[in-house]
Amino acid sequence: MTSRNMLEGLAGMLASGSVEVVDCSGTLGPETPLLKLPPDFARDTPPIKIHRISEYDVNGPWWAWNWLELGEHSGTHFDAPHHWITGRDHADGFTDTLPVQRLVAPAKVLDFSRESAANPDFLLTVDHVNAWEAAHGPIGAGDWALFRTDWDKRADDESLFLNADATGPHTPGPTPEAIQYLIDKGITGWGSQCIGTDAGQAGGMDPPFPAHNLLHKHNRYGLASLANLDRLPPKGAILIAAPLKIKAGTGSPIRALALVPRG
Ligand code: 23J
Ligand code: MN
Repeated sequence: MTSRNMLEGLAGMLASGSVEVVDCSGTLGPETPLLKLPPDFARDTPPIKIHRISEYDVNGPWWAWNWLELGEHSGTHFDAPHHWITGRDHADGFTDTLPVQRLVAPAKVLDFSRESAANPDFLLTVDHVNAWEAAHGPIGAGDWALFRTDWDKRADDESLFLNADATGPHTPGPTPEAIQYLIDKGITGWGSQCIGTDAGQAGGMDPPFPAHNLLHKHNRYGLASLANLDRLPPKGAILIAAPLKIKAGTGSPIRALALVPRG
């Protein structure tokens, strides 16, 4: 089958619904949960604001439009390699220089929602990834590895989503070894349903924030605050996750879309 025939077939399946487009983004607005860094780092990402320019009024009688005030790393978003110091030397590691061919890729969904509900500090290990591969086949070069925790079900309540106490945030994430294992498999990137790609307690790991440190060192991408991974199969979906082409940007909110086979 030629690629032209394949795409014609895909267009028909999209039209009929036998390929469903699942929205893997949360809503971006003033209520969207935002990362809170520990107080030794003085500067947090600012509150999201949506400012009205006009809505069929004196400022624009026939049109409605807004302007936005928000950090790159807000809501469902993309981490580009330049976001972390270990990725600083990748010339193609900015939102406007990265190769878009890599952004449309098979989604492998690792469902650890049960474990994460039982233990918000759940850490995904190499053994967990190996168990997933024994059940579903190998995670391969070019895949998006998506960590399903169903954390998106908390996203309408920032305190539930961040789940912080005096000892910091308590949210699931990967061990350094699990991230390195996936990088060695050649993944395009790693996606989490929590506020960032790392576990809440990852600041105390070696290296600190291993998902950020290792992914970006190796020119791979991160996805954070993904939604609706419970509507994806373990494998067989294709994820499209593309940042805005911000000049020398380190990340961007995304509309993450999964193509999912039905029936
Ligand atoms: C800045 C500093 C630490 C972290 C982050 C940003 C993120 O999680 C992010 O949005 O990339 S952990
Ligand atoms: Mn980020």
